[in-house]
Amino acid sequence: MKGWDAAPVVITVAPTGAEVTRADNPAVPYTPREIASAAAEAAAAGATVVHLHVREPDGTPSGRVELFRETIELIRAETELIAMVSTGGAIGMTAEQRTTGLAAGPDLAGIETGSLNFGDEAFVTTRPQSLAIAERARAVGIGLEVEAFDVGHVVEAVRMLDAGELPAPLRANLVLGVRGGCDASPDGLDALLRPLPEGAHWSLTCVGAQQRRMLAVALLRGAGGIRVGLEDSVYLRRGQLARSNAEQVADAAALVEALGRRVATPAEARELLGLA
Ligand code: KMH
Ligand code: ZN
Repeated sequence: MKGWDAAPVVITVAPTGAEVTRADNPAVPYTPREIASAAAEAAAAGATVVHLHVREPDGTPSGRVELFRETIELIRAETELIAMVSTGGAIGMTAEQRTTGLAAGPDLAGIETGSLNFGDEAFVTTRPQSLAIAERARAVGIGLEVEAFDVGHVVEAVRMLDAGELPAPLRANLVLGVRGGCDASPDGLDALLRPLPEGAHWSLTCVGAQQRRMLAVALLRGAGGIRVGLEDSVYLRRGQLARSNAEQVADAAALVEALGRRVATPAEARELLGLA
């Protein structure tokens, strides 16, 4: 039997997201060139997956496929990163705007399997929308990673898996600390882990003050991956802005090693995520 801590850890970088701006941290990348450079620096620091949103030049969250294409092209030319597009987009985007990244030829796409309050707003993904994304990804051979912000999202993902609506094996990124979603605590993590089937590849994202401690808890619970990046936090430590995405990735990689685990290489990440 392989030990619970035997597998190397896949580090995902989420360099830009849709909510944070340069007013929050001047290092937030906006253009394809800036996002690709941030991704390349993050790859050198240990990241093997890049979770992508795109922005207009002024920082407005965008669904323009040309921006996804250019960003992925630059990243592929410069790194071995696994390119994942968000289909969560930004609050208020239409289903069409959220899914343009699927046409840009990524390796992976995120998929939401439910809705939640997101701070003061509602982040809505209906079941027909999830099914449409899964079907489009299947048709063009793009892998999926479920972005689960609460227990019901994991339960629904497992139902979809059992019904053949999501491809096996399941990949799930568990997100703690969004206001409206699961709390950032060890019990919160256990609640999201409970419905996951044997063989699922899971990673942890945590937003807010508990980020680093919860990443450590997840690594000690055998997480297959962890995610950091300016999308999730603009800080390196409380009150200390991160200088770059790469600085956060280097810090996450040091945490992995400090806890006696090892950071996955690009080839290992592909194998662990079933993309080899
Ligand atoms: N921007 C959030 C509303 C995802 O990428 O899948 C959704 C989000 C999740 O960022
Ligand atoms: Zn995202």
